[in-house]
Amino acid sequence: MSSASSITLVHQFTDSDDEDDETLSQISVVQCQPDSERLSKNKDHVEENKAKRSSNRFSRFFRSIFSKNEKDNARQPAFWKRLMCCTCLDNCREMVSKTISNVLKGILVLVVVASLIGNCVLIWLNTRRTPKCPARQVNLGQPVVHDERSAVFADLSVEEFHQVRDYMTKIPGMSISTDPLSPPSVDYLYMIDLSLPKKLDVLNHLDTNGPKPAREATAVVFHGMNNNISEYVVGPLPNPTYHYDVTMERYGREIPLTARPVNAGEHILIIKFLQHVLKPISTLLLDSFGIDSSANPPYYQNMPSGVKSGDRQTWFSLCRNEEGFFIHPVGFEILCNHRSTDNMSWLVIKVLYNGQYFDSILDLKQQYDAGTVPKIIYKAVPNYASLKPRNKPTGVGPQQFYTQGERFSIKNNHIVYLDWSFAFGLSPLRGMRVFDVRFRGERIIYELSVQEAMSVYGSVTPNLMLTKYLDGSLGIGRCAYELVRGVDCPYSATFIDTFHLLDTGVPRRLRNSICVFEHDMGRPLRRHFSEIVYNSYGGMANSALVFRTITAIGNYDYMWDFIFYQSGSVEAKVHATGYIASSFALKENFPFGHQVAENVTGNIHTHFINFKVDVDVLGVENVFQTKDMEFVNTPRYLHISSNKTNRWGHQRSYRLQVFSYTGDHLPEPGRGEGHVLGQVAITKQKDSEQSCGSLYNQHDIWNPAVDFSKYIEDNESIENQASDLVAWVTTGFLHIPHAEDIPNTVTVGNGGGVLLRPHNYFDEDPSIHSADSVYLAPGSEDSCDSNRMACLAQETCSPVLEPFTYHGFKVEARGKN
Ligand SMILES: [Cu+2]
Repeated sequence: MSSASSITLVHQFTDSDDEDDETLSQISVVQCQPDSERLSKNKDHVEENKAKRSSNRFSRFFRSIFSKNEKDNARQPAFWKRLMCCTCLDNCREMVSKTISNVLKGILVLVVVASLIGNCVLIWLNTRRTPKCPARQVNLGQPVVHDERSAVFADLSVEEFHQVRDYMTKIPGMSISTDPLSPPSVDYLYMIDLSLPKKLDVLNHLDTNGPKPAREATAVVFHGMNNNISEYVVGPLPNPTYHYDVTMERYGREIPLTARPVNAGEHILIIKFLQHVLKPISTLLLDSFGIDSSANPPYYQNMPSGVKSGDRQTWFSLCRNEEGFFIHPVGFEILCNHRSTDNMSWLVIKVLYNGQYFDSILDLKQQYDAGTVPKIIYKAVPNYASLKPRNKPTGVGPQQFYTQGERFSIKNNHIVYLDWSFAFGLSPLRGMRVFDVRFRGERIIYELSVQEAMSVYGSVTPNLMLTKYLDGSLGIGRCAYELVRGVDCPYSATFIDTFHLLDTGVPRRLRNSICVFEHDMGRPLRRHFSEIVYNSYGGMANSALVFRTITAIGNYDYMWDFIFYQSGSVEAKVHATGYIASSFALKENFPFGHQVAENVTGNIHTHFINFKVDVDVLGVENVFQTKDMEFVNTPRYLHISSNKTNRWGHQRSYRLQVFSYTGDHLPEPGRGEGHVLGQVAITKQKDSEQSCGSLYNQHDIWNPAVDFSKYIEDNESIENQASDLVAWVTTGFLHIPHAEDIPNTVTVGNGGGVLLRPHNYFDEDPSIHSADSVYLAPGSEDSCDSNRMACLAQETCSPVLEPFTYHGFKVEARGKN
């Protein structure tokens, strides 16, 4: 056999697709075997060459590491050549094993080196990374002192709700239901709320270390059996032993059952009633509006329910069952009498279809079927009311965070912020309120609270024509649903839970319903640059504390802010957003509003908001004063003044400055005009005049349980006579809806408020003492001594953000039913 055949044979076992390997195989066989042994070992060659092919693959792999091209093969290290020249398989395997071991060692060394380098880079990066900001560290520059006595203003706790609820349901001789779905015919525990203690008792406790006033609650019971409503004071908490009926004491008369708000149980019955009476016209509703009457279509209802005291008959306006149904009205309204506590006695009084009235559903059906009524033909349109984003998010707007920790502290229901301190609460009916508001330890305000939000509508359609919403009767505070971090409040705000028991049977938790944050208001509180004669700059950022809640009452959302400024001012602000109330776009409706969407009229209405401001300037002995230019009928400077003077001999006072777009009020003759100036009415403080509204005003607006006009009718002398004074402020705006109210009204331009600002209260602007003050002079531009901004770049930290969570769609009840 010639060596050539051998070469050919071996060639069969080489990788035909790898020239280089072929060469290696041929060389190794030719060079490593004597000719005499070749033929007898042909079969062995096959096995050997399999192993060699395998080893050649290793060598190819190694070469790929150490050689980049074929030419490099010529310069291979000696041990590679030895590998190729080995004549013994064992030797080859040993060589391969050693080689693998060496290479693995090499790789290990490389990994260790890379790891060391990586760690060094990370350490270097970490030393340069911005430290995390102290998110929850309170940094007031002084010890924080909370006043435990603020507990007298605290809302009822979950335990206290249960104590009162248990007490009420066990009163001998009374059978009170706590089930929110109770029918109107039973005695139902509608609400439990804190009974605020008398002001003098509280002041005695706060100012002279007098005893803590008894902690009491008010329980409201709808007596379906007796056709009236009673309010009971229950106390003392935590272990109630007494209750007494305070209805006469508070309202001077019995409250009729018809004055109650429509509760959950009555709503369920109304839905069933409508479902029943609408059945005969299900085809009409489907053909005209695309409404499936068996699927409980949403509706509006007018308030008050009727036109005179004792009425309980309501126009229900159907809407299409879509997101944002408030702006999906259809041309169908139905007037129902639901006065009886027996829902089987309820009646349909009137029906409106396409602007035409009918005496009954049957009447409408007959005329519709006969073709004597102009028909509305339903046409589906895309849901313009949806709030789903029309575009994908592309980024996040600027965020504020605390670079040196929060500068406010919250403990229980008490907040301390720089020079300010106050207690807070959330009334389920009235809404947000603060008490015992102090600046540098001096009380300025005893109570600042939301009282009422009233909307009066104009329309040719009966529902909105008769609508005068009094949200305080529906419950402003109980609609303080969860705030959304980063939208409703700044992302880094502090959130507080509240609880209520109002038509819920058991306490309901409103998670994150209040938020507190300090915020740069976006323009300096003050500043001056001096160029003439003396060069200097003095300024101060307007960083203020905001205490906020947002209440979604049906279609509208009101944003409530109490803002505490470093200049000693407090501001109460409200902004409206959400869906407008609307009606079907009949041409007769255009004098009452613009068309804002397909078949939709946005009806004209007011937003009247009432705040109560119980100002105590250096005690309760205050006088009401006004200032303006001569010949001005309504003075613009309204003051609550003390009888003490500042350094310059002027009465220390606080001024009420109202921001309102409601228009001027026309005082009614004989109704205490002297106490009503512009949007402010001043009365003497009385514990019996706790609020300007009541739970029962909405549905008995003609004979209101609380008649605010009587607060000012008494014509008590308040001018230049020291008394404990309360200011009742009305603010808000007239709303003529326009196309841009679709889908939602925006907060910009839709609000009002009242500012309480010091007026000769201090000897100078107190903010000059703020540590936030900045001062620059020639030569000291870079100094941090009077300018913290100069150091900020070196002190920057990155924010510690809490994860985003939202639980607002869960109803969180506490306790058993
Ligand atoms: Cu509005």
